[in-house]
Amino acid sequence: MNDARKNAAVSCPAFAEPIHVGRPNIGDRAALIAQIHGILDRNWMTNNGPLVQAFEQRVASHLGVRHCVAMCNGTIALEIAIRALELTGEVILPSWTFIATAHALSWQGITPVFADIDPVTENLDPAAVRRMITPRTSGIIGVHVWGRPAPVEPLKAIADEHGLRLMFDAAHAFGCSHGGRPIGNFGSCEVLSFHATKFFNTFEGGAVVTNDDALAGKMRLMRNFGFSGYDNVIHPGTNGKMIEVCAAMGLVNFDNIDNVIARNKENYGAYQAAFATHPHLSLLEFDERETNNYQYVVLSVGDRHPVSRDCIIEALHANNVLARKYFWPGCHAMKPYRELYPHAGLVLPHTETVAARNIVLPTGMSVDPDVARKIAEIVTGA
Ligand code: T4K
Repeated sequence: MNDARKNAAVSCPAFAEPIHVGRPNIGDRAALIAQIHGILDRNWMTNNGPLVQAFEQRVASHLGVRHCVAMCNGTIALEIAIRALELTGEVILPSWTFIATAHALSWQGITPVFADIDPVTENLDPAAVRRMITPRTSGIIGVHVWGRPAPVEPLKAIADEHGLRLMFDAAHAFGCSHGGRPIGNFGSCEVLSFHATKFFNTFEGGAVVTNDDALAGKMRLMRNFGFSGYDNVIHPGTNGKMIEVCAAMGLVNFDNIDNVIARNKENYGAYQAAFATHPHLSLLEFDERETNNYQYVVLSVGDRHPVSRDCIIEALHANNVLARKYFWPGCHAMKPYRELYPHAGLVLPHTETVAARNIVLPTGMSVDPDVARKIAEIVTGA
């Protein structure tokens, strides 16, 4: 953006208030307040309370999965799933994910081994996963990046062939499907996030969903210090419990979930129309034969676009549109992991390319198609 334009935008931004990528979507306030009164009346705040149990049943039936074990957030849910699966040594995952996926491993003394992605799908490349297997590898964590399914079947074939455990980080993929089957049903288990910025939130929250009865039982123990009844600890554990207020928010937001997805889809359509004929700007697409939550609108800035990705971000920010560069620069390039990847350009070339080209644009209930069109105009006019 040239200086004159930048100064004009800063003194007179296109939007008076900041537009965030993922403002919380909030269902019926009166229903939430009524639920909170119920919590106060019962005087039961946490420890597998009635609302948490109802929320777990609602999630499980929504996904057609046998068990939902609700947790305090998605990161702890990842850690508990990783421990319950007894992963050790090295675990393969994409670098192209939110840092929590890598941290959940290293926090437990497991080395995260980053495999490259397919630059078109932005999901793990199974051939790259194969190349990273060593005698220390115990598992694979696939991530359904942007809600688009990871290569579930090829990853399962690799895991089976090498005797590895396979789980998925489905933090982006609540309400999405693969082959017509809801995400949540793949691998040994899948991990969800209900963070405030996700299209469906419980303030903070997460869950592990699984069809494995024994695994679910183990995770229920682990999230509650390993307690089995009063005074009886039968497993190592931590405090990973979801609280009643969070479950209340989840139950209320369930009744609003179709509205949020419909709005996300409308916003996505408005952005799509705005960039449809552009030679160097394109939106990441969703497979319309599947169910999608459309919670991430990801714009790719082509190599030959005359304005750089970072200059577009600058133009957006100057106009109060707080677009993000998720997940730039990639987990492998963040301080805790950088030294492990001195040759990232060779091992993770597609990750580096994608990290340099993406912009995540605002959506959700606080955006409407007119706002999306105005944001697209800032992008194309930058
Ligand atoms: N795996 C994957 C693949 C994930 O993407 C995530 C989380 C996890 C695991 C871990 O799940 P959790 O432990 O979080 O349940 C955000 C979120 O904090 C994070 O949950 C999410 N992924 C990640 C992709 O994005 P930040 O630090 O970039 O978000 P932040 O705090 O800047 O918020 C984003 C925007 O939303 C801001 O511009 C402001 C606005 N906002 C935020 C909050 C918290 C609001 O308007 N209201 C709010 O209450 O990480």
